[in-house]
Amino acid sequence: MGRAVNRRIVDVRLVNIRDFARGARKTTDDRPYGGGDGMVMKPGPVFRALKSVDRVNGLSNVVLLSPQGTTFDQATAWELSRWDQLILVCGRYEGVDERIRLTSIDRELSIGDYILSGGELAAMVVIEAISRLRPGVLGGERSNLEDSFGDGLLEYPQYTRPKVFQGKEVPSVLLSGDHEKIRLWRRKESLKRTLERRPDLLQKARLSTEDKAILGTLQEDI
Ligand code: 4GX
Repeated sequence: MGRAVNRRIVDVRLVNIRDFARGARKTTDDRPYGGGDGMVMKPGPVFRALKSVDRVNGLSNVVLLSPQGTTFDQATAWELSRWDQLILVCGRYEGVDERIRLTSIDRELSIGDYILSGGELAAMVVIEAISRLRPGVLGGERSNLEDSFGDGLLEYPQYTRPKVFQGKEVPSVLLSGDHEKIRLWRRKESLKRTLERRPDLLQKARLSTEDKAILGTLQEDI
């Protein structure tokens, strides 16, 4: 992220909603109509904070981070990476007044089924996942598509030196120099891991005829 920002590929700006609060107390929250526990973010400060943001090309995608959103995944990251500007709204307390959702939010995203204290860390997760997909961020020769989820499968096991560590040897196929054998071994390990740990991913994965054949042998093994 730091490298991307230094190279002007990504620009992150922080807008503090509290700066748009009014009154001596600068309150951004208030008690919920209808009663109940917790506080709700007042619509005014959030609305004015959003109005203060210069929009690139006059349009932009305003995203609210919340547990009620659709789950952020790699496909969403790719989709959002096409936008030149994203405005990520981070709420605290029980959330924002519903009229902010209705007037100012284009989509609502959750980074997972757990409850944070605020949307800030969720926004940072989204920023990092998207930034690395922008052209030129990786800076290397390797394609982002090679990463986990590029084809919807989990990554194969990785090894580096030394050859033996804590009595455990690097699989001999990786030292064989036989690139076709190595490719097949890695593919099988990817499929095995996905089958064992995340069988749900196999539905959406892009599988070749070869993959399906390997999967068949793996399922026989069980
Ligand atoms: N993935 N939280 C947001 C306050 C809130 C609630 C409702 C707007 C609407 C979370 C997550 C998350 C906690 C951030 C509640 N704001 N955000 N906050 N999981 O748990 O994104």
